[in-house]
Amino acid sequence: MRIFFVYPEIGITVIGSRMLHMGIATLSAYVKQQGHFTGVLRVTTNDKEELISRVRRFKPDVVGISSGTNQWAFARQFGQWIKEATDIPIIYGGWHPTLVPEDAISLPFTDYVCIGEGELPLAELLARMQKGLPTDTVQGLWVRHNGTITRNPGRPLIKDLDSLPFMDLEVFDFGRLNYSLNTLEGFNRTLLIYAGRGCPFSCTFCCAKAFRDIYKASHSGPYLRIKSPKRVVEEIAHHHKKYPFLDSIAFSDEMFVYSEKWLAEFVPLYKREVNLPFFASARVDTVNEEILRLLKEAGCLILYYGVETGNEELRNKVCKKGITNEQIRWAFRKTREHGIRALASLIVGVPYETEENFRETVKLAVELEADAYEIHSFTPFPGSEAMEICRKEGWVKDDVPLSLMNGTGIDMPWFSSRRIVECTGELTDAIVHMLANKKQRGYYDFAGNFDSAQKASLPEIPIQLGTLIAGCHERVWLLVHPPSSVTYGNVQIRERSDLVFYIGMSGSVYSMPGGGVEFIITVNGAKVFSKKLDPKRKIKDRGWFVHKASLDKYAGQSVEVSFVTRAFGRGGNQYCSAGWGRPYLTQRP
Ligand code: B12
Ligand code: SF4
Repeated sequence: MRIFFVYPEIGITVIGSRMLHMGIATLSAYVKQQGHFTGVLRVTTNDKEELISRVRRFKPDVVGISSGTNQWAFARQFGQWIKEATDIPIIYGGWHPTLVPEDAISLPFTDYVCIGEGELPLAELLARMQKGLPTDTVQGLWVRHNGTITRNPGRPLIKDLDSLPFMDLEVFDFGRLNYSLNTLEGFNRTLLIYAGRGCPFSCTFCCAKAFRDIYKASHSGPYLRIKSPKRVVEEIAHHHKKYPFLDSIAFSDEMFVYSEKWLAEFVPLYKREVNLPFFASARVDTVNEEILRLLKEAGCLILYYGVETGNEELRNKVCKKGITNEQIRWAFRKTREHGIRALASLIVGVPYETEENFRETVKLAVELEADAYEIHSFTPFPGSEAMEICRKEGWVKDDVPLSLMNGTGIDMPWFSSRRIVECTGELTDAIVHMLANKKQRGYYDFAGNFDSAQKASLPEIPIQLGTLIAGCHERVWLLVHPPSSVTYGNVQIRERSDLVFYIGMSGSVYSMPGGGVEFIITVNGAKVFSKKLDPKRKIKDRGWFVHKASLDKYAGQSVEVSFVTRAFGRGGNQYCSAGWGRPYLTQRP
C-alpha cells in the first residue's frame, strides 16, 4: 500500500521551521518495514492546486494528515480539498486529533482518526486495506464508514521503544534539506531525535497528563518509556554515518534528563560512537551535580528549563510545576558552573496571574541572567487542565484552536488578552536590555545603548529588537526585513578592537520566492564588512555564521556603526527575516 503523509507548517517562522517531523519519520519507518511505500509533504503555503497535484503525483492509497492544535485549521482544510479532488481515504493523526478526536471525526470527509501512537494502528489499517478486510474494528482508530462512526477502544502504548525501527529520514530527503536549531547557533545541521516518549509530571499548562490519561484504560505500565542507551546511540550513529554532515543533535524528548543511571550508561557510549554537541531539555529538579557533569562530558551545550512564571504560588498551585525559585536559581547557577548554557522558558498570563505577579516574572528572569530565553503568552491547549480552568472561569475566547499562533486565547477580567501580549513584549524588552547592558568576559559592548540607536527601515516593516534563542554571545538580535539599516552613534573604539557578530536568515525563507540578502557594515559610512547569503539556492548559506571585522583603523575614535541589509537576485527578498546576532566589540590582548 502507498501512504502519503501531509503536515502543515504554515506561518511558523522560528520554532519548528525546517524541522524533521519525528512522528512521521517513525511511522514511515514502521510501515515501510511492513512492506508499504511512503511519501511525505511538508506544506508551508495554503496552496490548494499545489497540494492536490503533489497528492495525485504520489498516487496514494491513503493520505495521512498530522497536525497539532496550532495548525489544525489548515489540516482540516487540506483534508477537505484532497477528498473533494481525489476521494482517497483520509486518516488524521498527531497531537490535535489525539487530544480532540471529535474535531477530526466530525468532519464529513474524514475516514479514520488515530488516537495516540500510530505505528500499530496504521500498520494494521494498511494490512487490512491490502487484504480487502473490514477496517472499522482497528483498535486505536475511530472510523467513519458508510455514515456510521465506530469509536474503537484505545491501544496500549508500545512498551519497548527499542523494538521500533530507526526513524526514516530518507522520506524527508534529509540529505538535501538541512535543519538548524536556533538554540544551537553555529551548528546548522542538527538532527532532531528522541530517546524516550512521555512525561510523568502533570503541569497544568501542558498536554502530558492528557496524553497519559488517554491510555489509562488500555495501557498498564509507565507512560514514560526510554530507549536503552545502546539503542539511542546506535540510531544516532546510523544517521550520522548516512549523513556525515550532521554537526549537532537535539534531544527533543519531554524528559531526556531523568535518570542518572541511564545517563551514566549513555555518556561513554555516546562519546565513543557519536561525540556530537547536543541540546536537551530538563527540569530544574531532575538535575544534580553528577548529572550536569555527565551531560557536560557528553557534549551538552545547552539545557532548556521551564521556569514558567516568577510567582511560586502560581507556578506550583496553579501550574502544578512543583519547583521553587530556589531550585531554579540553583539549577541555573550550577548548569553554568558546569559549562553548559541555561535557557529559561517563561510564560506570561497563566490562569489567575495578575500584573503584579507578572512583575515577579520579570524580576526573576532578569535575576537569572540566563544564556537564552523563550517567552510565551499563555495559551490554553485542549486537553490540558489549564484549559479546563479557563473554560470554567469563562475566560476562553471562542476561536482558541484557530488562534494559537496569534497570541493568547484567554481574557481574564484583570489581565486581558491584549495586556498579556503587551506584557509579553515588556518581558522581552526587559530581558533584551538586561542582556544588552551586560558586560561579559572583558568584552565591551556598544549595543547596550539600543534606545538611542537610530533605526531606519521600510516604514511598514519595522526593525525588531529581540532575544534570539541562541547561545552565549548573540542573545540580542536585530531582526530586519531588507532593505533596512540600523545605526549606532557614539560607539567608542578602543585599540586592537574587533567587531564580532552573527548573520543569518530565518529558515522560513528557504522555501519563499526571492533572492538572497547582502549584509553590510559601515563605520562612518565606509564599508568594513559585506557578505551575501543566498540560503534558498546554497545549502552552505543556511544557518548562523559568526564574523569578525577589525576596527583598528578607528582606534581611539567615537564612530557611527551601521548594519545594513539589501536584497539581491531575482525578485528581491522583502519578506525574509535577516538577522544580526548580537554585535559586540572585543579587544585583542
Ligand atoms: C519534540 C516536540 C516539538 C519539536 C518537534 C516536533 C516535530 N515536528 O517532530 C518542536 C520544537 C519543533 C516543537 C514545536 C512546537 N510544539 Co511541540 N512538542 C514536542 C514534544 C516534546 C514531543 C513530540 C514528538 O516528536 N514526539 C515523538 C513522536 C514520535 O511522536 P508524535 O509526534 O506524537 O507522533 C506519534 C503520534 O502522534 C502519531 N501520529 C502523529 N502524526 C500522525 C499522522 C497519522 C496519519 C497517524 C496515523 C498517526 C500520527 O503517531 C506518531 C508515532 O507514534 C511534544 C510533547 C508530546 N507529548 O508529544 C510537544 C508538543 C507536541 N508541542 C506542543 C506545542 C504547543 C508546540 C508549538 C506550538 C510550540 C510553539 N509555541 O511554537 C510548536 C508547533 C510546531 C508545529 N510544527 O506546529 C504541544 C502540542 C499541543 C497541541 N495540542 O497541539 C505538545 C504536546 C507539548 C505541550 N505543550 O503539551 N515541538
Ligand atoms: S511541562 Fe514538562 S515536566 Fe511539565 S508535564 Fe509537560 S513535559 Fe512534563
